Amino acid sequence: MDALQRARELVGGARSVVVLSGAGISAESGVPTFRGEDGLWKSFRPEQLATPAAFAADPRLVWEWYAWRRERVAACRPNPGHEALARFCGARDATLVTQNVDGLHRLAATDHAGKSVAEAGHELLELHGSLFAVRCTGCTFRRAHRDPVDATTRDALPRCPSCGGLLRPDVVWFGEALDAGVLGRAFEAAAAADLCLVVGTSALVHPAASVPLAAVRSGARLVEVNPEPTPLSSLADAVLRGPAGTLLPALLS
Ligand code: BJW
Ligand code: ZN
Repeated sequence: MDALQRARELVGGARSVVVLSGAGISAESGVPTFRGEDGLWKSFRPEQLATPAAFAADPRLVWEWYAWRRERVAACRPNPGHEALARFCGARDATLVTQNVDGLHRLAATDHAGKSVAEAGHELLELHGSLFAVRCTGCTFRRAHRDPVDATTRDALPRCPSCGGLLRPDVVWFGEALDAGVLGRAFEAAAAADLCLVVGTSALVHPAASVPLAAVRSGARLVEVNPEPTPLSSLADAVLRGPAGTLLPALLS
């Protein structure tokens, strides 16, 4: 039996599914990954851009990088991999946990059902926040924010309407805690799942990468979709080596 057939059987026999996705699922939409050959970390140093210390030291530089990424991602559309997952999760007892901040899973679910993710009965947990939201560095203010950001000078950076503090991207940087409620729901879904599908992640960043480990510890089968091996590959019951945009429609149809 080939790996696709084996994986299709595991999906077909599953009662409750937890999915963990990463940057690879959006690669075919034109969103750069982090650690690949053309990944963001090949040209930018994470400690200079994706940490609270980096923002404190040079908020203009950090905003310039995020403004560039927001513009690039805003032009991207969900691909057949996002769409297959949206259809699958809308029809099944499935929780979609993503590390991605690009909003493409949300867009695919909305496009698919013509209504909001929650109305579509689809639980989507964005572990690392959103490129298109901001929060205040001085108070609890946060909101969606899609307008272009002027990062040419520090004075032009967006400010909090409530306290005047600097606004920052509402994403989770290295060394920062993930939202406890969102992370708790991801681990609950992992504990309840009898199948875990991991797509397009190097599975190096924790606690996100611990979600499939928790599912396996609770007895779930594991299916991985990734062109490259990861630390999870040796635990998988089926490994599909190739692009998510082709393999997910074949797996989930
Ligand atoms: C395809 C494909 C195609 C290509 N189809 N596939 C335990 C052990 C070790 C370290 C730690 C640990 N616990 C915590 C840590 C520290 C740290 C960490 O994990 N470090 C490791 C790197 C060593 N974690 C943290 O700091 C986290 N916080 C934390 O633990 O807080 C503790 C705390 C508690 C209480 C108080 C205070 C603190 C936070 C981590 C935040 C990560 N943030 C980022 C940036 C988000 C914002 C932004 O985008 O700017 O999140 S880093 C970056 O990595 C981003 C991603 O979500 C994340 C994961 O990357 P991902 O998605 O896996 O992408 P890639 O590029 O790595 O992989 C792409 C994959 O796709 C590859 O495998 C390709 O082969 C594949 N692919 N094309 C399918 N077409
Ligand atoms: Zn504020």
